[in-house]
This record gives sequence, structure tokens and C-alpha cells, in this order.
Amino acid sequence: MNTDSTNAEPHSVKKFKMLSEGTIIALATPAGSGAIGIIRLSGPDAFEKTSFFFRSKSKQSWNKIPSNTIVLGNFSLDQEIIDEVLLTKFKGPHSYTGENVVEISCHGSSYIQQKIITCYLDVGINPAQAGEFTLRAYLNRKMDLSQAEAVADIIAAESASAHQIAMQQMRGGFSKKMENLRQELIQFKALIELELDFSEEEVEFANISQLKSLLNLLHKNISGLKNSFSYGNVIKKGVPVAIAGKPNVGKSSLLNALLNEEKAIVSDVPGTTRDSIEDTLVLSGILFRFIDTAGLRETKDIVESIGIKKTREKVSQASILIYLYQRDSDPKETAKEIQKLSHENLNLLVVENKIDEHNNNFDISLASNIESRLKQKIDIIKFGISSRDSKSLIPLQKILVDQVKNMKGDSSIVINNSRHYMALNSALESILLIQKGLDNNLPGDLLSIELKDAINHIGSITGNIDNDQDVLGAIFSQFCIGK
Ligand SMILES: Nc1nc2c(ncn2[C@@H]2O[C@H](COP(=O)(O)OP(=O)(O)O)[C@@H](O)[C@H]2O)c(=O)[nH]1
Ligand SMILES: [Mg+2]
Repeated sequence: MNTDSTNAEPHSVKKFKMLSEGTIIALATPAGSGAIGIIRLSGPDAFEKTSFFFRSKSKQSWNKIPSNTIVLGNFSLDQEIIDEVLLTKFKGPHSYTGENVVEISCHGSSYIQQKIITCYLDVGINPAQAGEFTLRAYLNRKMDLSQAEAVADIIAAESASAHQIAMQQMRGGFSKKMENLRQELIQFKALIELELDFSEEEVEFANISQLKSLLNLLHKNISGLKNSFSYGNVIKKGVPVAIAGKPNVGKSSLLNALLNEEKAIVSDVPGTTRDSIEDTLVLSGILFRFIDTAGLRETKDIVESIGIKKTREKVSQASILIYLYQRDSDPKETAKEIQKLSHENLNLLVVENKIDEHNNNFDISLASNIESRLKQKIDIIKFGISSRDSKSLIPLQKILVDQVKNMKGDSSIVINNSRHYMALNSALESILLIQKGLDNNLPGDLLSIELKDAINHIGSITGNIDNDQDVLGAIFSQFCIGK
């Protein structure tokens, strides 16, 4: 019988290890000057090489300094003191990478940082590649692949919600869920194979209806996770909100008012905005990406028509569309335009702008008139604002935040990584094939092949398979140096 072992070291991890050997060094804080800079070393020679340069103020000898402690001392080369530094010693395996690690907090001058790094390079320490510290943490099993990827997301998080998703992933909630799914599939596969071994004796180890319900559960779990991707992805990159409408309805004015800066040119000349203009803004911990677009109208102007084509493209990629109109807009034409822009998964806010010109009254009958002319039933929110009055935008901002919260769905774990999405997608395809196979009494050996695929797809998320070096390279090269 063939079961997948969880603990065997993946073959290509060994290959990758060879690429990440020796002792490495890098600046862990951003390059340039700052109050302090932190230089990090990891590897077998980190301690010995540091003893060449460091003298503690208390004259404590290097070997006597216990692990996980910070010591004050001088970092010198040939009697010349380069800086007074704080040094932290972490003895492997109790360190970020699992190896011996030294962190040197020096004054944040580029000169000092470079000088210290050069001292180490001159005694044979290697400069770290992008992501190499975290790669070592993964290779030394301090974290799995999806947790390592979450480290990059945590550093890149620009909003509370993106931070929350990355944090949850790094702490392993997602990995645990994946591992549980994988274990269930492994058991399932074992049962089917056991049955194959005994096929002559007509024994049934795998209770088909039980297997079917397990598959249904897996299908549901994986679909839920897969569906959380669109939410996870927009949270990570910023929820794309397109602002569209006829020329001169105040789209650029709205963008500026939301961002509280003069980002886009506002003028009463129709067709001023020809290219789309984007900027981000955090509202209630959610990163939004607002996109001002060229006004929609028939035009012979070549540049403007390229802009209009781009508007449609931007709207097609948006999660939320703010469609602006004003009191004298033609309801029929407005409805037609909304209809044309609407697509699946688009939250539509149809907003009357410039209500300041009408005593701040929103014309509900005009809004209903527009809605009644929509041929398909489209869920829209009707609303009135004035781009000239930032207070009138507060309810609009609240609706935007609520709409994003509604996108989350009921999966408590959210995925935001396209590699994970692809893996789940492939796993789901395999599961569908198995479900079909069971219905058509497909032989066990064929089912078992599909199962192996599904197990590998899920395992690839946490790194529980023969990782190929290209995959690891692609993941870790996206990190910054020093991480
Ligand atoms: N009274 C009033 N005028 C506005 C408002 N929003 C925009 N405008 C004016 O409408 C004109 C067109 O605005 P603009 O933002 O360039 O429209 P766009 O073509 O849709 O980007 C400008 O003269 C703006 O000052 C508003 O809420 N109230
Ligand atoms: Mg404009």
C-alpha cells in the first residue's frame, strides 16, 4: 500500500539547500540613513566571525554571552572602532532561520552599515540573496511555504485588513486547514488502495457513500477557500473602485474630494480626463484603489476614444463602480450606459452628483426612473452627493466599506495568493474528476491517480511535496534582501 509520508524531506529541498549554504549577511532595515540600522547574519560561521570584530563593554568573552541576549559593545577593525553597537545572539535552532544568527544594531549611517558588512564579506561571509533568510527558515522547517509567503505579505501590507489576512496565514491557521484537507485525502487514497490490494477477494474497505460525503465536504471546503480569493486579492492590492459617467458629471472632482488632494484635473470642458488616474486611500482599515476615468460619450477624437475604451476596461476589472449622473441626465441614456458597464461581481453605486445645486436634495424619483429602465434586474444603490461638500461623502464612504465587508463571504480563512488559488483550483478539478469517477464506477487505480494529484496540489501550498527549485526560486526571489 502506498501512503504519502509527511516527514520525508522533499528531494529538491536538498538541491535548494546547496544553493543556500554557508553564512550570509544583509542589511535588514531599509538602505540609506536612519536612526538605527540592523545587519543580520545567519549560518555556521556567524558567531566565530563576529568574535573577530566585537568586544563587549563588560569585557565578557564572546563564547560566554548566552543565547537570546543583547550586549552592548564596540565593533572594530584593526583597533579602529567603527561603531558602538548592540548585538543580539541567537543560537540555532532557536532563531528565525533555525541557524546561528547574529543581529547587529548600529547607528543608521550608510557608511557604518556598509563598513560593517564589508568587514564580514572580507572574511568570507556571503551577501544574502533576496528572501534567503526566510528560505532558510523554510528549509529548516521553522515555517511552511505558505507561512513563509505570508512574511512577504506582512511586510507589504498597507492596510489593517491586508495585515490581518497575512498575519492569520503566518500564524498557520491556513496551513492547518490545508494539512487537514490533505490528510483526509491521504486516508481516502489509502482506503481505495487497500481495496485494490484485496480486489480478488471482493472486500470493500472503502464505504462508497462515506467516501462520497467526504468528497462533498472537501469540495465545499476547497470551493469556499477558492471563492475567498477575490476578496483576499482585492484586500491585498486595494479594492478597485472605478468612477464612471458622462463627461462633466464631476468624476475627477469626486476622486479629488475622496483623496483630499488635487490629483486629477477638474474643468468644465467636457472630455478633460483622457487617461485613467488612480490613487489609493485607506478607509476603515481597507485599502481602496480609486480610478477616475475618461467620460463616456461618442467622440471622433482619437485620444479621447482610446481613453473611453480604457474606461470600459477599468470598469470590467473593478469590484465596485460609482456611476455618476446629475439632475439633467437623461434617465434612458443613463440606464443604457449602466447596463453596458455592469458585469457579474460588480457592486454598483449609482450616484447623483452636484446635489448642492438643488438644496442638497437627492432626486429619488429620477433615481427610480433610471432603475426602472434597467432591462435586467441589477442590484444598485442609489445615492446623492456633492463633490464640493466632503461631508456628503461620508455616507458614500460607509457604503463602500460595507460592500467590501459583504464580499468576504463566510469562509473564516481568506486566501490572497495566486499560487494558492491555482493549486486549489487544480485540486478542485481533480476532486470533480474523482466524484464523476465514483458515479461511473471508475476502477480504483484510476481514482487513486487523481487522488494523488489532488493531494499534491494541496501539498504544494504548504510545501509538502517534491518542491521544484523553480517554484521555490520564484517565491523567495520576490522578497527583499535581508528578509
Ligand atoms: N456644483 C457642483 N459642481 C461640481 C460638482 N462636482 C463637479 N463640479 C463641477 O463640474 C465640472 C466638471 O467636473 P469634473 O470633475 O472635471 O468632471 P468630469 O469630467 O466628470 O471629471 C467642473 O466645473 C466642476 O467644478 C459638484 O458636486 N457640485
Ligand atoms: Mg474628469
